[in-house]
Amino acid sequence: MAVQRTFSIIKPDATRRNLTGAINAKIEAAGLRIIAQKRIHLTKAQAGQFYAVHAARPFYDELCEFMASEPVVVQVLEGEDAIVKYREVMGATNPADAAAGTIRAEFAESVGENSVHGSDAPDTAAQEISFFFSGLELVG
Ligand code: RTP
Ligand code: MG
Repeated sequence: MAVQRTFSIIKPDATRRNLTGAINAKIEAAGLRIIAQKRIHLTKAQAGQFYAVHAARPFYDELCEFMASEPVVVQVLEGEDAIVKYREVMGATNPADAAAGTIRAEFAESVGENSVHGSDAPDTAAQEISFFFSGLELVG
């Protein structure tokens, strides 16, 4: 598997509790390099655009409210098999199901407020990276 890039968000429940550094330590310990990172405060409309794929789901409105409630840290991660590797580091969506040692097992508060987002496939990774970052901001 070649070097790959994935997109990550440290969500409001985690930024609020000063967990950015602890989450970044887990990312780096897994061999993923943070090649771009910035702290932003999404509007609800921007959160809605980012999560448009979930527009028909019952939790969509609550999810968009949450993502716009406080600042987030958006990141691009690079490494071998980065997409799958980061999803392993994150753990299952519901922290109750997340494996020990994963970000969500250690830090997530609930299935909705689950500390991190990671892209799920190469096409969504590319789309999500370009939604938040210009090529000049990616410093590999
Ligand atoms: P993400 O996209 O944030 O990396 O998370 P994921 O792939 O593990 O989960 P996904 O099914 O894509 O859901 C996106 C986000 O929506 C919120 N969610 N809430 N209340 C609920 O039942 C529920 N289910 C999902 C979570 O914040 C989840 O990460
Ligand atoms: Mg997802």
